[in-house]
Amino acid sequence: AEDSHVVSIATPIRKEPVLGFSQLGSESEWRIANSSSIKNSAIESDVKLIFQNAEQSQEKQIEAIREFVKQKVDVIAIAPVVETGWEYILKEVKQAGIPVIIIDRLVDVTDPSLYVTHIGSDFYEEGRKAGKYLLDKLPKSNKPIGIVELKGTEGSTPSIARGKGFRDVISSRTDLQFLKSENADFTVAKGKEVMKKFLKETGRDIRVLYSHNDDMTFGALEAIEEYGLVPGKDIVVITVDGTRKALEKMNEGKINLVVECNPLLGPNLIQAVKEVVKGSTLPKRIVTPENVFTQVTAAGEIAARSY
Ligand code: GYE
Repeated sequence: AEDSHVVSIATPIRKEPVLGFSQLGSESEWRIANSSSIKNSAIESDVKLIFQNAEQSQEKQIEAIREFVKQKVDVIAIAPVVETGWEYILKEVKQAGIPVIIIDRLVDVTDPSLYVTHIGSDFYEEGRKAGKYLLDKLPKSNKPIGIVELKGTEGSTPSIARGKGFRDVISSRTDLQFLKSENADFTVAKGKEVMKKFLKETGRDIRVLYSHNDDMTFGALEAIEEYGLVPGKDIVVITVDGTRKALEKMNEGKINLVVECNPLLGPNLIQAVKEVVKGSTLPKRIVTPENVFTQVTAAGEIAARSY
């Protein structure tokens, strides 16, 4: 062509930053919303995302992280399935000079320089909100009020902290007594199975269900109804997350309180990745603002819910 002899003066090619993200699984509606928020935010930006789903296995997460190091990604983000056992792999990543962002759940490490920032909810506060509601909802009685608890994944931050926050608030009320408390892995199937067992073992003594996420709650609602009790009336139902389906169940009167936990962390994560690549300093903790919903406020929220 006519211009073929013209050598253009190259403008420096800016490489798009590559983010390797190890997602812990796809156990719940919250997680699905979390994954799509991150994928969509990456698509809308110039960050190239490599997404790996570890299906609840810490080993798989560690494998994925090692692979990201080999691929020389610019930033690694991890939503860790449990809190412990990360020190070693995070040291490897640090040695490779790749910055790490922890998202959603937390890692328990003694050296805080192993990650740049933690983006996610205040799970302890969520537990406290659940407890405060219960104190108001059921006035002090001279007969024991039986509580059952469906905990999430054993050793995971939301399960540990939601349990602790709740206990710290209700502990002053000696009439509020735990009948049963078990892990049900944040899934519908496990929630139903464990609630069924609770009902079989303690039946009509159960006055309160505190469930660490909506999916376990959905399973538990089925178990309660099949047992012949009315959720929301015979049993006060408190759940965490605030998916559309939970708000709908609340609108039907089957759930009494939803403590919101926001899964839409994509925009925050992508922003943080850009900052890290630029070399800016980030706060060690980025907390997502959250709400609670009661039966009075549920209806208004349903339409606005994207997940
Ligand atoms: O509440 C639950 C999910 O880590 C905050 O994990 C997340 C929790 C969420 O399975 O639904």
